[in-house]
Amino acid sequence: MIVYGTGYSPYVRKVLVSLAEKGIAYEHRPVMFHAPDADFQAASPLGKIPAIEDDGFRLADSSAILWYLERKHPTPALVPTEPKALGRAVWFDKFGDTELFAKLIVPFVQRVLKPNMMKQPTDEGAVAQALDTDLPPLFDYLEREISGPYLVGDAFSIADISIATSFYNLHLAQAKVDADRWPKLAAYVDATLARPSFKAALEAKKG
Ligand SMILES: N[C@@H](CCC(=O)N[C@@H](CS)C(=O)NCC(=O)O)C(=O)O
Repeated sequence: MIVYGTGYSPYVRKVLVSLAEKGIAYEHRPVMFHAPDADFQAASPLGKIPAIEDDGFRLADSSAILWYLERKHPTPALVPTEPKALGRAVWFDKFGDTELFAKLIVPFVQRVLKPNMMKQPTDEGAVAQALDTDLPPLFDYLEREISGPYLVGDAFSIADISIATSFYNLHLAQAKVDADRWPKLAAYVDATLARPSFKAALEAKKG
């Protein structure tokens, strides 16, 4: 299997973590989004990352890829089967990919992407808006939801992958969850990013 997309991307990381959890071998091609690479473009109709090619089968979108991997390699399961657990896992996957990603990525975009890759100045006002105003209600919500090592039931799942993934970009931007204010979330993020599958994905090629 070929995985397209730089290891900086939280969405690419979701796929790499899932592959590591399931012990599936892959080749990683760390392209940027919209890269002028014909094979990548064929796999990603919108030019977004991640995308995969598996024995001639092409697919884009991290959640679509996770579900494909789950059906093709069911063990260990990363999607719960019990109805309520399944509903919550899908919810956390969506919440992680949308609302949480949109705010967690701001410090990374401002402090890492803009100065280093886009040659633009950092807007610390946008960072402060994310850290001081936009993220606290989302962190409050997650703090209420965490009652053990996993967000859903008693096993690691797509919920944990999708919620934890963007926190690594926050760390790359020299920011962290305040453990005094959100102790359960801070511990949960650290423990999840320390899993072997996440550690391997965090070391993935960035470009
Ligand atoms: N829903 C998609 C989102 C993928 C996505 O937006 N990736 C970003 C990089 S982190 C991207 O390719 N952005 C380029 C664009 O939006 O045109 C997924 O889960 O894979």
